[in-house]
Amino acid sequence: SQQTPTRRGTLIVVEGLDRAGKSSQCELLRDYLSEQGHNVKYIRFPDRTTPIGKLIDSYLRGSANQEDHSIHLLFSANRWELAKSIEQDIAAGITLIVDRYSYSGAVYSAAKANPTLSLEWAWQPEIGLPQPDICLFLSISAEEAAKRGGFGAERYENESMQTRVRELFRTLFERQKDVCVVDAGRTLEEVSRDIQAAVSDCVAQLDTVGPLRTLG
Ligand code: Z5A
Ligand code: MG
Repeated sequence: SQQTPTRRGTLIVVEGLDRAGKSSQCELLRDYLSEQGHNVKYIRFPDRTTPIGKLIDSYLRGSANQEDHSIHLLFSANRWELAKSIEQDIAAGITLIVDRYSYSGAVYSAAKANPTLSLEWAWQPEIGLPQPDICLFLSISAEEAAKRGGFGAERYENESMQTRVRELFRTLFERQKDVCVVDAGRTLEEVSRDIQAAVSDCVAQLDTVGPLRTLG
């Protein structure tokens, strides 16, 4: 008897500013898609569990310093070390929800205003990684984000950095085009309803999209 080929999974990326609710929404989306009968996995970048991820973790916590370009390439390497397993999961029919990805990678590094670390430079090591089928950008004003608590203790969690990050996300997504902007300054339920609708449309169109693409 012939086996029916497995329908590939969908690669879903959730991006956004600090406290936009990415992790909360990723969990809600995982539960929603599971209830719909999908085989779902939720992963996040940085993946702090790998040897590279441990270096990133100590950098973010401030217990270690790294040169700007060097830490940038480590964040990228942290995605490359998981690229194969992402491709395998998608081919096996697993729907992957990814909390932050290459977009955060390029934007946070470029926000440092290091003269030799432009957004263009920062994007280069991302080229060739699996391309999301849908990228949801959770957009939130600085005022709304502030209502969700003060800045944390990690590096980058300060006003000037966040302001530059906000501007660079806008610049990057004007160029990237296929991003789904979600107003994240509303209730958990309102935001998740929009995300579910966008993801359902994307999953329904998957057959016309073809195989997983790569970032260019
Ligand atoms: N970084 C980088 O530089 N390069 C890279 O390549 C990558 C990342 C991948 C750590 O990331 C840092 O790494 C980050 C970017 C940099 N630096 N900064 N800043 P992270 O993903 O580990 O950061 P995080 O601390 O987990 O995420 P977050 O952005 O701060 O939060 P979030 O996931 O978007 O939000 P949340 O945890 O779901 O919610 C935040 C709070 O708001 C929480 O109390 C919720 O209960 C509340 N919340 C959520 N939604 C709502 C709504 N709708 N209403 C009211 N309250 C809400
Ligand atoms: Mg988070």
